[in-house]
This record gives sequence, C-alpha cells and structure tokens, in this order.
Amino acid sequence: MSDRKKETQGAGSLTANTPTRFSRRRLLKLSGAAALGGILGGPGALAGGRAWAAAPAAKAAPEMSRHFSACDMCFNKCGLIARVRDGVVRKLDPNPRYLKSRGMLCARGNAGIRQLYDPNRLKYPLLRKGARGEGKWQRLSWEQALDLAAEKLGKLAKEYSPCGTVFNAGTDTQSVFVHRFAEAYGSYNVISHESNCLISRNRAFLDTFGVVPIPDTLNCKYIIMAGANRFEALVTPDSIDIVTAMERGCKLVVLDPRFTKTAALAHEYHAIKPGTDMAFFLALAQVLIAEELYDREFVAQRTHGFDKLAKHLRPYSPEWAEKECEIPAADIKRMARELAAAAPAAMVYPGRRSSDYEDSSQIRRSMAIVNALLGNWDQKGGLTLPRAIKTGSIGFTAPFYDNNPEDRVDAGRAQMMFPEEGSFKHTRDAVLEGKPYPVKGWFNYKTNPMQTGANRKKTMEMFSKLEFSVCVDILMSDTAWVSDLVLPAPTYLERQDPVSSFQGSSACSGIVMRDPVVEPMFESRPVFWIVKELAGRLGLGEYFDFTIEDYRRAQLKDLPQVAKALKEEGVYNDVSPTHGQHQGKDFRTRSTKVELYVDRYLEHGVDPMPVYHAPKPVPAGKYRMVVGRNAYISQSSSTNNVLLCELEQENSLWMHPQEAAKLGLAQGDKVLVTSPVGSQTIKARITEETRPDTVYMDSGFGVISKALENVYGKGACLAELLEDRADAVTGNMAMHETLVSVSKA
Ligand SMILES: Nc1nc2c(c(=O)[nH]1)N[C@H]1C(S)=C(S)[C@@H](COP(=O)(O)OP(=O)(O)OC[C@H]3O[C@@H](n4cnc5c(=O)[nH]c(N)nc54)[C@H](O)[C@@H]3O)O[C@H]1N2
Ligand SMILES: Nc1nc2c(c(=O)[nH]1)N[C@H]1C(S)=C(S)[C@@H](COP(=O)(O)OP(=O)(O)OC[C@H]3O[C@@H](n4cnc5c(=O)[nH]c(N)nc54)[C@H](O)[C@@H]3O)O[C@H]1N2
Ligand code: SF4
Ligand SMILES: [Mo]
Repeated sequence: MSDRKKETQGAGSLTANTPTRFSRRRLLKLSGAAALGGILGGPGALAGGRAWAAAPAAKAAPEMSRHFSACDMCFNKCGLIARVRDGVVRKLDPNPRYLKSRGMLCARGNAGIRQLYDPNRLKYPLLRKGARGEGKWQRLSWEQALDLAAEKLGKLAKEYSPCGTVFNAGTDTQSVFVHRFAEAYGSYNVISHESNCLISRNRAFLDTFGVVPIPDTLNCKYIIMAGANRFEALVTPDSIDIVTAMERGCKLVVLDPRFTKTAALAHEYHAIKPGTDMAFFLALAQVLIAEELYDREFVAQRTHGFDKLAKHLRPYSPEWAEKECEIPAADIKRMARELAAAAPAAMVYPGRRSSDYEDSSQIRRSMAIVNALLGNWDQKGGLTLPRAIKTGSIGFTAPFYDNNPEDRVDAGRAQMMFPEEGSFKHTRDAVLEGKPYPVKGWFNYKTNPMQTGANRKKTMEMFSKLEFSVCVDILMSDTAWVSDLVLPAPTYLERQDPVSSFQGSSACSGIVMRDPVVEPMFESRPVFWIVKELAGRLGLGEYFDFTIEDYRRAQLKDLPQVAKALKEEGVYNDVSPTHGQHQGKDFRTRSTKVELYVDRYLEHGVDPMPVYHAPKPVPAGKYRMVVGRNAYISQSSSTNNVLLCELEQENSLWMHPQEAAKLGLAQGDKVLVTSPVGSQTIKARITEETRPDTVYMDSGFGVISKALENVYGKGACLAELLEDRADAVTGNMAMHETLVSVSKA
C-alpha cells in the first residue's frame, strides 16, 4: 500500500476538521491512537503522549538534545544517538563511536522511533475477563495488579512448589532481574528464546573448542556460509565486515535452499537440498584429509581424535555427498582446495540460528570440525576467542526450598540439554503432560512464544492449562493476548538499563548503556520495578534491596575508564587485539584440545563424531517449510510497526514456478497451506528464489491479537504450521522438519 493510501485510511478515524497543517506522520500517530481507544482505553490514556501530540504546533523550533542509547529492535544493541526536542524523539542516528555496529543503524533501528510511538502500546495493567483469547480486559491499577500477581505466585508456590512456575525471559539487559527473581522465588524452570534460536550451534562449537568462538570475518579471505543469511539476518559487525572483507578480496560461498540477498551478493551460490549440510561438510573434511590440505601442525598439537576422524570420514566422499546435497563433487573438491589455500584466514561461518533440524547439533559439529582442520583458531581471519569485559554485580545467595522437586521439569528430555537454558519445546510438553510434576504458573517477559515457538496450537493449549500467567510486554503480543495478566513495559528509549558487556568480534568487545531518552509513556514500568515490587510483597525484598543505579555502580566499580567513556561517548570499546589471545593455553575441553572426537558424548548416548542421516524424503506434492528472515522484520516483533510495514504489508508463500504451474497458480493467488499441525491461507509468491521442493514465508504475521491493529488480519502465521520437533542433543526447536501441502484456496 502506498503512503498516500495509508494516510487516507488512517485519517478515516479522525474527524473531518483535522487541521490540514498537521504532518502526515502526526496524522498517523493521532489516528492510530484514537482508533485504539476503543480496545484498550480512551485517548485520555495517552497521557505520556501529550507532549508529542502538541509538538508540531510549536513556532520556533528549539535545539534538539542528544542522548546516547543502544538499539533494542533486535539483540545486536547497535549504538545510537537519539535526537529529542520538546520531549519527543525526532530522529535516531547511529553512534559513530560504537565499533561493533560500525556507525550503522539498520531499517529496523531507524524505525525504533515508531515502536516508541506505536499507538497500540500497552498503557496500563490489564486483567483478562471472559474467555482466553476473546480480548476482553479489565483495567487495573498497578497496586491491584501487583497484589494479584503476588497472591497468585504465593499460592502457586505453596500448592505446587516454586518450580510450579516457569519464567520465560527474552533477550534483554533486564532479563537478569527476572532470573534473579526466579532464583529468589525458588524456580529453576527458567527458559528463554534461546532454545528456539541457537543452542544447538552453541553446543556444537562449545564441545569442539571449549568456547563458542567469534568469527573474524573482517580479515577473512574465504567464507563458506551455510544455514545463515548475514545480509538480511543482521548480526553486527559481521554483516558489515563481510562486505568490507569482500571488497578486499574475500570470497563468499553461500549454501541455502533459497536465493537470499546474501546469496545474491555471494561469489558462489549453491541451492543445497535442505537438511543435507552435514553430507557437504563431511565430504569437505574428507577431501582436506585425503589431499593433506589440513593444517598438520595444528591438528597434531592442538586437536584430539584425528585418527578416528580420518577413519570415520572414509565413506563420506564428495561423490557420495553430491547425491545427498546436490552440490557437484567437483565443486566440493574445489572448495576444499580453495579453503585450504586461504587458510588460516578461511572459515566455515558458524552462523547463529540453528533451530532447524533434529540433528542440528551434529550438523554444526561437522562445520566446527572443518574449521578445526583448517587450523584457523585464534588466527587473523579465523575463529577467535570470545572476549568480554567482566563487569561486577550485586551478589546474593538464593534461598533453599525443600518442597521443590529434584530437577527442571524438562530434565532428561534431550541428551545434553543446557541445564541453565532448558528447552521451550520440552518445557511446554512437560507442562501439557503434567509430568514429572505439575506446572501451573508462567511469567513471560519480552518474548512471544505464541509466534516464535513452533506449533502455536500447543502453546495455546498450554496457556489454557495454566492457573495463572503474566506477560510483560510493550504491545499486546499474541502471547499477552492469551495471558491472564498483562503488564505494560517501557521501550528501550524510555528505560534505564544495567550496562551490557558485549562479546569480542572482528571489531572489539565493549560495553553499552541505556538511559531514558524520553520519560516512560503511559503507566509503563520496567520489569526490574515489577519484580522488585513482587519480591517485596512475597517477603523476598532483601534480594532487590537496590536500584538500577546501584546495580550499575556495582557493575562498573572496578572500571572507572568505562564509566567515563559511557558518559562521554555512550559506549566503551575494548580495542585490544582480537587474535593471538589463546597461544599456549589449553582448550576448556576434557582433553584440553580441540575435540574432533568428543569422548564425553559417549556417556550421553551421543555420537562422538557426526554420523550422517539423510533427511526424510519430500514426496511429490509436498514441500519442506524453512524459516528465515528479511532485513526489515525482527522475528515476530516488528510487524505492527508502520514504518516497517511500508516495506512489507503481509507475508506470502515463496513457491517455485514449476510447482505453481502444477497447481495452476498465478502470482498473488491465495493458497491453503496445510501441515500435520495446522493450516493457513496466504498469497503465493511465485519465484525461482526457492528450490522446487522448498517453501518459505516470513514470520510475524497471521497474529491473533486484535490489539495489534496494523498487522491484524494480514498474512499467515508460520508458528501455526510448524511441527514442534527438537534437536535430539539439546532440545533446540527443529523448525525445518515440517512438510506441508499446498492447494489453491
Ligand atoms: N533483519 C533481521 N536480522 C536479524 C534477526 C531478525 O529477525 N531480522 N534476528 C536475529 C537473530 S535472533 C538471529 S538468531 C539471527 C539469525 O540469523 P541466521 O543464523 O543467519 O538465520 P536465518 O536468517 O534464519 O537464516 C537461515 C537461512 O538458512 C536457510 N536454510 C534453510 N534450510 C537450510 C538448510 O538445510 N541448509 C542450508 N545451508 N540453509 C538452509 C534459510 O533459507 C535461511 O536463509 O539473525 C539476527 N538478525
Ligand atoms: N516463526 C518463527 N519462529 C522463530 C523464529 C523465526 O524467525 N520465525 N526465530 C527464532 C529465533 S532465532 C529467536 S531468537 C526467537 C525469538 O523469539 P522471541 O523472543 O519471541 O522474539 P520476538 O518475536 O522478537 O518477540 C519479542 C517480544 O518482546 C516484545 N518486546 C519488544 N521490546 C520490548 C521491550 O522493550 N520490553 C518488553 N517487555 N517487551 C518487548 C515484543 O513486543 C514481542 O512480543 O524466535 C525463534 N522462533
Ligand atoms: S541490527 Fe538493526 S535492529 Fe538490530 S540492534 Fe542494530 S540497528 Fe537495531
Ligand atoms: Mo535468534
């Protein structure tokens, strides 16, 4: 839809005498606010918004003030400078001093302003009335809301033990306080978005190298990227550094069943058959060994299990792999030689999201093993040691509750789960089964499992089995929509946060900080305040006997230079060398070496070296659904943002022309997509940018929350279609295991 059309549509909900000198942007804000009044309260609730509503009428524009902050439109925390006038954020600019983001603020980062002023922002505490998902809410005062939540949490702890409540906190600098609250309250059922994201990648690299390494993409000369899309799924500084490296002669090879923007910019692209990456990497490793192209000195001195690996790889020839992954054997051999020629400034990029297959940990292990053979460890252009500045904190000793069960509710459901992380999928199953013990409470902060946990029906069912759920969000997300109590939080531009230490990268490691750029709007309150208030009511006040200011002081106690830089430049960059940091030191693995063979896995029933199992075949008339990103959507959480919606109004189903022709489809036709767990109707996007056996759609659409007025009614929900399979080793959600059928709607 064009800007103009939107303007007209938005204006429809205003009266005819709307002053014409209003800017278009102001008109959108006001129209949205008025329309929302019907659902979440009258425009009077926009108390905090008064300043911005009145601002455009001001005559002489006063100077803008500058405020440092860090973007929170995704986890990257790119440095920004907010320009504020009359208490209104007018513009967000990148902070040029922030080396991690290299002076960049992406489309989503720029649109952060519109997240702050989204008329659909939650304004005050709401209690569900009527049936779950019906959308009937009663406004509560904070006092009422907190009293209610404390009473329910207290009762749940008595009846079901503290572990009877799950705490689910998404990526955020204040999530640490949710974890602290969970510990003080006594629940070790703490989960996060990470088991829907990257824990299988972490498992694989951690168990190979003893740490999850940071790729030095900037200095790399040859990158193979598989199962990642760095020019659309932005990770700073990699997304920028790979471009710079390419300008300096680095070769980029992309393997993806979809022709992504990253593929479009790569030197070489292969439309790999989904689920077969391990075949490719095992064959690559075989060639490196057979042709003696690997780093013999590094392998001899620093790795464990080489002989076993060499033997294990014998059946995995390039000719065999070609039949599996559909990449020609000659190309696999050539790539092995090219990689080795560029080594150690050569890598298989570790990627990030690995919530794709049931053997994702082992797929990523095969990628880690190729890196080890290249000897690129701790070298310029290779995999480097993660470094982060250690900050202080305010310590505490968690109380002991003897009515608690032995272990997490999801324990034992995966071979080697991270005990501090658990698994969303397995936790949800355990809650549904009531086994090994009942879980009846759910505290949700800044994560939206109704959209980002595969199999939405199951998530919905789980919520309906709970006795009490609370959701802290900035918007009425789908998860808030099915919760019992919804609490409004401030956005990052209104928040004071603890400082955040970010890991080393090609650029540097460093520290960022957020202070409110503008006053919190409406009755929004940070989660720190919420859990502190709850703790006070539950007799746990001693665990929150401080302010964020105190906490930050404790964090920076021994880092005066950091405190000074944060004040003056909004960021502290640690520019110490990124490589050569690990020479002569042991690896933090059992063998103290890089583990090509992981003995420890045997104790857990896990293959010590990756064994290839072909993905299940895709029969004619079925398609494998894969997940991915574009540059203007953050998972599920930015599709209500009007600025970003200008770039994409609704999602569509990518389908190859050959298959579309079989179904008699024309561009834009509505199709019914059916999986074993759900069905959705969506427009077809007929394109050669996907393999004939693979379909794709963007995430964040097909919402059930009617309070997300801009996106409600648009597109289809991916989570409704995806089956909830899991990586066997970690319990990471496996979201590329679903086969769907498609028919004309
Ligand atoms: N714009 C934007 N940037 C983001 C995010 C965002 O939501 N939007 N999210 C951030 C987060 S949380 C993360 S974890 C990262 C994720 O960043 P990435 O780890 O790069 O993950 P995806 O974007 O999901 O890319 C996975 C790619 O793998 C492809 N693929 C599917 N199946 C296979 C297969 O079997 N083999 C191979 N080789 N490829 C396959 C998909 O088509 C997709 O393009 O991005 C971060 N950056
Ligand atoms: N369908 C699908 N599922 C996926 C993925 C996908 O691409 N598609 N990606 C996977 C990956 S890699 C990841 S990391 C996970 C991410 O999964 P989630 O953690 O669920 O990420 P988001 O979808 O970004 O949801 C963030 C929620 O926090 C809210 N929010 C945003 N800012 C604030 C704030 O400042 N305060 C508060 N209190 N709330 C805020 C948003 O409104 C939204 O409801 O999803 C995984 N699952
Ligand atoms: S990559 Fe974009 S959305 Fe993510 S933190 Fe950086 S500017 Fe913000
Ligand atoms: Mo992620």
